[in-house]
Amino acid sequence: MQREIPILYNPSTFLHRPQWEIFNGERKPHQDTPQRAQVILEELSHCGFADIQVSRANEILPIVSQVHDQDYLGFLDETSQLANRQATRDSDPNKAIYPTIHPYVSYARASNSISKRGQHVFDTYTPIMKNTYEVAVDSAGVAIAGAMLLRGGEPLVYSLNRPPGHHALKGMAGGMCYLNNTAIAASYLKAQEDKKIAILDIDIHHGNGTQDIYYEDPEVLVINIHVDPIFKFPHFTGYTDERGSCAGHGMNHNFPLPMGTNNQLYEETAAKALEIIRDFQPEYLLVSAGFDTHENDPIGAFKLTTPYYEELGRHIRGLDMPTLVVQEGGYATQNLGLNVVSFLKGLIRN
Ligand code: Q9C
Ligand code: ZN
Repeated sequence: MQREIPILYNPSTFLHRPQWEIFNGERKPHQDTPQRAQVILEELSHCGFADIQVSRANEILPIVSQVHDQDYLGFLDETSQLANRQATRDSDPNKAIYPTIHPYVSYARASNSISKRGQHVFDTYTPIMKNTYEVAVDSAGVAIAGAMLLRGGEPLVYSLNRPPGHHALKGMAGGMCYLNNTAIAASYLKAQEDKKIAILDIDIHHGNGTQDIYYEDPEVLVINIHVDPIFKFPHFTGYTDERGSCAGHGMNHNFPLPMGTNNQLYEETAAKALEIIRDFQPEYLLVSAGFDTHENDPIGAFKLTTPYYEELGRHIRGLDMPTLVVQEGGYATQNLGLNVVSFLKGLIRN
């Protein structure tokens, strides 16, 4: 069966090869492997998704700059260049830069490269390497290209993003994310037409970056379904009383769920989330789609099954809104490809 929805990616994703995360002083293999993009592409093409395109968005940086601070973008660029020089000097292509000290007073100033790392990177899971800036911009470009297709009338587009984006703040990398692809795509759509947008984040981790970027925005509804942050990353946010502030009050909704959440509890929660989106009547729906909710995910906590993603996709399809699916997490590489396929099958009009 031919499935004609546009699938967008950028081959520079394969240059992004973080080796290690640091947890509690220990070095562990990094989870965001190039194989993740590989298995998704392979399974999509194996399952008849024929319209696989390399994204060709240009003029990406002005759109990225609507979301991210200029000094943060400069930091990412300069630090990637520094990593490149150190990689050459040490003949170590995997040279990676991590923070070591974080700001500790409100009047903190970051005046050298060591303090800037702490100012602009909030954890030790998000190393900056020689290609980081370039591949992060390319990944944002994939989501922008997807938003452009949506604007051109496509009802459904899949954006294969790696690195992912939903943990990235305006001025900080974290959670393996550098630029907030979903927030950037939303910003593009908003700037073009000043239309209402809904973001549904179904990654198992709270999308702290997306929440914060749109926290005061009355035109962007942000809904997150995730594992209760008392148990898991990103720990500090994702609680139910975070409802947005100022004009955006009431436009942010968090649905934290217990460890071990199964299809049924997830489905009941998704139904509540979809009801809020339906009431809002946005012009566009952006789904931050993480598949680390799968039962086999090595860093997950839920028990969702591969066939369930099709059901979830079908329910989202029932909203009948132009939808951009932006890839976030999902680390069970044996299952990831079929999980994406299953979700997209549910979303396709038929
Ligand atoms: N040992 C995304 O799914 N790792 N980011 C925690 C603790 C950080 C997840 C592991 C999880 C970040 C996009
Ligand atoms: Zn995640």
